[in-house]
Amino acid sequence: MEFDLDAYLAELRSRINERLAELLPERPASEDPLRLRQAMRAAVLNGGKRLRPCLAIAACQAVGGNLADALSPACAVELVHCYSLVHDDLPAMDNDELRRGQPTCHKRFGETAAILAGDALLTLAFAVIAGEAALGRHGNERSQALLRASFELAQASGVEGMVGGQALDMAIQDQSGATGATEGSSFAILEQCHRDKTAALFTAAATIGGLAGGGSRDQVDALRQYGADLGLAFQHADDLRDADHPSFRSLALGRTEELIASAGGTARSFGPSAAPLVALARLVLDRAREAVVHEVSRQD
Ligand code: GRG
Repeated sequence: MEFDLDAYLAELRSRINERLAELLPERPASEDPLRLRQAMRAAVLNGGKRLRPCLAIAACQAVGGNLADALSPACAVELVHCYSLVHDDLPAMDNDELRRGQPTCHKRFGETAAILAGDALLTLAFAVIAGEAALGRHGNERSQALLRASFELAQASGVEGMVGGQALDMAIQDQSGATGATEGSSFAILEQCHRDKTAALFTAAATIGGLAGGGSRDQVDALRQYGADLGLAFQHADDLRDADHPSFRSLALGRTEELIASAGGTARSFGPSAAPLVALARLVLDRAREAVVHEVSRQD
């Protein structure tokens, strides 16, 4: 029987949303200067797909761990993702008015609160993931794995990962705006940007899940590769769906197929415990193909 990915993701999302809500408790207005806590809650509890934490949990299960082992580290990854969206929407960056179909954090709470909410979500992520390692309720081996997971998250989020990718993206946009040379940025540069800005966090999610589940070094390395392939394919699929970078469409679809073949092969090497990872890879490929088919049928 085929694996029911929708049901699996729905169950995980509900557990992730519960944990995220616990991490962001409501406070009375009198204890919430600038409505900072409200802004943090709104930036997270606003209906994201929760792909990154689902990936972390699926990776944990692939190595024989259970949901509880990965839930907090997975939520830490989602907190970093949500912070990045808040800052990405700011006037100094993409200057967006809507996020997840609702007014962006700065539109609703003001720019100062949005900047601080992003800062506080980022630091909360590390309090959650490193806190579990440091508070000593677990054995040494798990504490060590969570410490390593904190390092993975820091690397993926910072200048060697997402923030660096955002800087490259902004620099490319400035350059093409100034010269009109949009197509001058080659596919290779675009992929570098996608790797850092998007795939790094997917890579961290899969790696962190493997670590939280007690995976061996080889297993964690394989999950890292799976996350990198899936993350880059996800961004190509997202571009195809948004009709971004039109001159690279056929290259992007070809790369997505290649990356998903690699991710699927890696996932299958784990056996039945990795059925969700196999299905996730398939979902990303289907989304990319669907975008291309729709475009062709619109032109007909
Ligand atoms: C501001 C430091 C800093 C980084 C910003 C994540 C990011 C980097 C920018 C957001 C804009 C963008 C197109 C990013 C690419 C990654 C991406 C497709 C994000 C949206 O992810 P989904 O589809 O969103 O998983 P939800 O809302 O479901 O969580």
